[in-house]
Amino acid sequence: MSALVTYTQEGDIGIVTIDNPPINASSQAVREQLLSAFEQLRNNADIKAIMLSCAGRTFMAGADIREFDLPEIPAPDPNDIHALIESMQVPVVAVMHGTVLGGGLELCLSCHYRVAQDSTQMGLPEVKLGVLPGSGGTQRLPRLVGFTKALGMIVSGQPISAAHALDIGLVDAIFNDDLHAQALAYCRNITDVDHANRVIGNLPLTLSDTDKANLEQQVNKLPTADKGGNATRAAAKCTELAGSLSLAEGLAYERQAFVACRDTDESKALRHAFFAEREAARIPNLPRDLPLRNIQSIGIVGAGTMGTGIAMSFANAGFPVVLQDLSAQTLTRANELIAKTYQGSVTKGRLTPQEAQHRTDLISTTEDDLQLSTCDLIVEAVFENFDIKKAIFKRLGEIAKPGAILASNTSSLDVNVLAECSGRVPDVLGMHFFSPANIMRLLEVVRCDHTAPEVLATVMRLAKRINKVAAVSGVCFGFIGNRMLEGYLREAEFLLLEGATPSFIDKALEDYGMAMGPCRMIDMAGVDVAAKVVLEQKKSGSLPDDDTYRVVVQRLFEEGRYGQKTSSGYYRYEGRTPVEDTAALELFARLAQEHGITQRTDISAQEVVERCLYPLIAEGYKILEEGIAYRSGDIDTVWLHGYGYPAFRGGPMFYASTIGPDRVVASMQAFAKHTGNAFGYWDIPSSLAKAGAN
Ligand code: T1G
Repeated sequence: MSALVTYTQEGDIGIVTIDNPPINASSQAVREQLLSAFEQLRNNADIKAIMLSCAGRTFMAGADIREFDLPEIPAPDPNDIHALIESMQVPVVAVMHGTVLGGGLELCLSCHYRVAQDSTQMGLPEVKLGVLPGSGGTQRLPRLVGFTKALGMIVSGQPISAAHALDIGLVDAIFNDDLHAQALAYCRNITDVDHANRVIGNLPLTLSDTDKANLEQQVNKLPTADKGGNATRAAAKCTELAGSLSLAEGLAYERQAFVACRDTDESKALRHAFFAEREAARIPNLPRDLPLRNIQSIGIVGAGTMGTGIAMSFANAGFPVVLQDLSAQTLTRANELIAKTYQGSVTKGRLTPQEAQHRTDLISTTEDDLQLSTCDLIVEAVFENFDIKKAIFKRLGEIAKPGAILASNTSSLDVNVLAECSGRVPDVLGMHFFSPANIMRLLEVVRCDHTAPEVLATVMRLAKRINKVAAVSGVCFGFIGNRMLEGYLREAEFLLLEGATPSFIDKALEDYGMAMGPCRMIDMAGVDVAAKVVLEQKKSGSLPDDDTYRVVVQRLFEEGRYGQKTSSGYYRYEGRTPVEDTAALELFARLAQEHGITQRTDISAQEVVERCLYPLIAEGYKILEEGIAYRSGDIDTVWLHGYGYPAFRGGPMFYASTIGPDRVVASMQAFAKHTGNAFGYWDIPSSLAKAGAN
């Protein structure tokens, strides 16, 4: 077995080092070797203190999540290792760097001292995986930093900085360079200090009335257990019990609560989402060491909201950006938006004024497209007019430097055609950002039929550098997300014609877990924007031959009800608050009458959820059949990061696997029978039918 834990000695300081790339996960092998190392050191009279460090880019960043699928936590139990460390005759000093998370931080809490690199982030993110700190975090952290601070960290799952950790007593010292040497010196300073009172497990903890009030306030804000709040509520309970149980009792309760959480659908969904996001970054059948293109400078064509947001995405990651537009007025507005956005970040304390200025300075604006000719990557982000985009790609083919990657931000148009226009087919692909582009993390990377492999791989690697979650899509209308959205919106509108109200539809889907129901979502994004997509489809002849298809959004558009921006759309608006609007309901009723649709009052929330989600899932199966997406996890990643799909459900494809494809099939068959399925809306893809039959 390779040495995952090594021991060295410098003078009378013993140094235990974990080396388990890439993140020093606490695998069974690591735990075995760690336990053995400390057992051997237990009676070593030559040492007066022990440093516990990790090699590589981070101290242990947690348990190996893959072990959660095993029936038992493979021995040795981390709690046994922690008990051994606490009992050591000499003080043990945890030397922290990188992102010290979950089981990694729990390991540090069993040490007598903790010192950290000043750039270290540390936390207990377990609830983000649908579990809770399972090896002492809920019992030791509150004993060390106090109940309320510990509860906040555990329930939020958010990491804190080393400086904040020093403030609250979570670490004893932070160092700004040469961590090893300074930690060694720190060890030498504490060798003669009695460390009995440094055993966190022995520290008393009693909840004050304030703590209890904070606990109640925190818990009352949590989602219910069936709506993604299971792990956070269980974690809060464990933390509360630290104030009344002994350490041993508390650890036992915590462990059974951890196991119970680990086996829930919520946790399985969140763990699926975690790995699916990372797998989405991998392109099948490409060597991991494929030489990539060197991307140092970025050009953006089009300084509208999207182009400006994309420019800030790159500037945020330190890239110089040339933002080009033919209109000086548009560029002026772009500069105003950039200034306003970064000023907002400074006001909220997210950026220092210097950082904001640096990012602003990275973006230069110009009307002259020749300024783009030195850029390594050029992203076209003008509005969705195919002819204009074709002309731009022809021009980029003429002016861009050799080897530059040319990308379109189009949300649905055929990027293969744009590639042909450029005359540089291998260098072209799609980069579909989501609005606001400097905030939304999803990036659909659209591989054309002949995009060069290293171009695709370069952009996938670049996506991570600009903090985007990328998934690869083939070329089709709407790529992955918007293509699946079609059936979802179609059924939402049919339900309006059949008598459901916007608030009923939105509530049903928001109760399911969607961040925002379809009617509110379109009102926010713009009824005009949505209607134009439908009208473009109608013009291209790609709509079903059904005159009720998306007739609602078209009529709202015709009547100037563009949504929030005009204070009326599916709702009317009091400020930003949507209010059911009789005028809209009457419009829906008129449309129903015009199209001979009988309205009914027996529409249930379950019907709304199934009629909107199952066509979306079915389209996902088709997308996989056609090879538009590599994996079902990629589809889930798109929906989790671009459309407000609830993470505790894992994504639409994972959700289908949880409830059973047979249930989806049966429901679609029932809707097909009920509606007659004249336009094939309820056709079941063969892969879904097959999955449902298994
Ligand atoms: N287990 C297994 N694999 C992991 C892992 C983990 N905990 N964390 C990361 N990986 C893999 C990941 O899949 C990827 O694999 C590679 O490492 C690099 O990750 C007992 C129960 C640490 C901030 O939740 O937040 O401890 O794609 O791409 O962007 O109470 O990884 O290369 O094949 O994300 O630099 C608690 C989860 C676990 C931390 C680094 N810990 N990880 O980000 O790299 S539960 C966590 C992260 C626990 C205890 C409980 C991030 C990172 P591949 P990456 P990164």
